[in-house]
Amino acid sequence: MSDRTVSEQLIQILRQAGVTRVYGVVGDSLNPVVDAIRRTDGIDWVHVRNEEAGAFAAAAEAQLTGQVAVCAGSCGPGNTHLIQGLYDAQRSGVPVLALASHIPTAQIGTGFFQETHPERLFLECSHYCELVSQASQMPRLARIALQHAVGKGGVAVLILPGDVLHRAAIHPTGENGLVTEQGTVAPDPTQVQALAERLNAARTVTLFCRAGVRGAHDLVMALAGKLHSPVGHSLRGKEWIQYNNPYDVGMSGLLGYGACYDATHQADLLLLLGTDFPYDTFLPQRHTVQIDHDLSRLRRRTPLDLAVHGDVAATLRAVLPLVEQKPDRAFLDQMLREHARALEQVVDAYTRNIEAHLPIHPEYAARLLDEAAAEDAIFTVDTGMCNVWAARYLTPNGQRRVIGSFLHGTMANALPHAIGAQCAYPGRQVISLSGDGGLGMLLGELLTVALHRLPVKIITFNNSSLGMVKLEMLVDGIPDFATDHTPVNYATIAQAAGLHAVRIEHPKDVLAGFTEALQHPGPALVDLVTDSNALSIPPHITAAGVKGFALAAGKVVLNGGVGRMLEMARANVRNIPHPALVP
Ligand SMILES: Cc1ncc(C[n+]2csc(CCOP(=O)(O)OP(=O)(O)O)c2C)c(N)n1
Repeated sequence: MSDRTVSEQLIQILRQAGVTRVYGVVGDSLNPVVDAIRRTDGIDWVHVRNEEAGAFAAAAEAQLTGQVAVCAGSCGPGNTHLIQGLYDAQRSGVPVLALASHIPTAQIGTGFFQETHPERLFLECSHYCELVSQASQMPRLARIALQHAVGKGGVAVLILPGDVLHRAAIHPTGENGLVTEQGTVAPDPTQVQALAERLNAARTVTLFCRAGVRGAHDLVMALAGKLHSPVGHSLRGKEWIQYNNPYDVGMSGLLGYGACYDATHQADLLLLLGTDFPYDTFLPQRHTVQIDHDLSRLRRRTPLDLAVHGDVAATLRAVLPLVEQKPDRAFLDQMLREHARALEQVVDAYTRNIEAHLPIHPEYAARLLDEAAAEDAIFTVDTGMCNVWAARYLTPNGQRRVIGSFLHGTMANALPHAIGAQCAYPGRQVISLSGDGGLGMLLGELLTVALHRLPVKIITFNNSSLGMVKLEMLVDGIPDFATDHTPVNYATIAQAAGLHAVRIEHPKDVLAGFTEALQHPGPALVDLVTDSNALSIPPHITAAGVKGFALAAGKVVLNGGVGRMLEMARANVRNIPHPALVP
């Protein structure tokens, strides 16, 4: 196709950037874009039911592949629907380009039908948001927008009035592709030297990891081996660091478990690796060193003894030769044993009488799901109690991926994230852990899954309740109100939408139901009727201790089981090379 119009030019630029699909809903001003996609090989239009889902799908695709992904919305309401998913992408720092079509240029500022001001609308959820008001701005602005999404890690928005999209292209499209190879931030040698001195001087060091350790697993293990360091993580670090980790002491934060909190607080020195962990009350606020490739994150959450600006892998590679092998591993062994003990204590949470417990205990189901899922499954996780089940029960192994709205924290992310994940990886098992509240919020996306025959597996933890909020209210000491819904049979709805569906009401049917759904070749939904009162709350949690899920304050964590984490902890204790200490 020759690039005769601005919209054709835009689509060619997307192709050059490696984009193979655009998620969205067609409409008026956007029609020239959709028409150009229809006539271009190698790029597809993925019709979703709500632009919000299109933005979530793009966010998931970008998060999983690391490549820029694209969504689109028509002028006015099509734009405003995009917002939630774009916030999610922006907060997660993943490259998404939004094509926000706009009212005719001659009408801007007149209060025209469907008029909004996209430059203002998307301001807070984008790194780049520019109006293409003339054909001569293309293809340059398309390239700049893509480069911003990739370069800054987040959202770029092109505002595209329908009349401009229709206009004849003025400049040649050219062949320049996107620059995607990111350089690494090499730390300054004096900082590396200072880091080595701190690490060598401290008697005990704990490492705390988040998503910035991606790709640095072996280096973190090598450092932990030299320092005899316990290694803790946050939810976003879990998938990158918890597997094959003989130093694992679990997770910190409200959903945390094990000895992570104590290991981070009792060490002489805490080394933060690639983490912008927002819950500062879970950090000791002293004796801390931070390594991050993003200068703006240093000291944001805690005072520091030393800040090192550098990519985690590059910094560890540079510092490792300067780090002396510590002789004493007593602190590590103490923390590994404490970790295993802590997990032994909570493991009872769902094991008592569980085969007969009605409604089904969600923790029991989560553990079975972890066992039934593929070794390279991609899990997408709804905000709400599903976050807890993912944190406690999904066992990372270096191949599996677990994504969620872990920073923006919006509901209803899991199903549309799964749509993007499955489009990007058609051959992999994609499992959406959905709350019934989350599923209900973007229920129409069942139709998207059915339309495109995406073999997504939707496991709905159907507790007829906004369970996480119910818990918050309980913690706050106020009666729960407006949290419970009338029971809904989501299996029937899914069937009507064209999905294979299984409803599970009894614990004895859970494993067979999961297996049936996971083996089904097409889209499938499991409607799992679960207990809304699943978690036991430690008695010392009060309104003052926790104010809402996102405002966790202090050393309080939710009680509950921990699934296969216990087996990992037991194995790590067994492997302590001091026969006298093995329990
Ligand atoms: C869009 C949006 N609205 C409201 C909230 C507040 N909120 C957080 S979790 C939650 C309940 C989620 O309920 P459900 O999906 O049924 O999952 P459950 O916690 O019951 O497992 C609510 C209302 C939010 N995070 N996002």
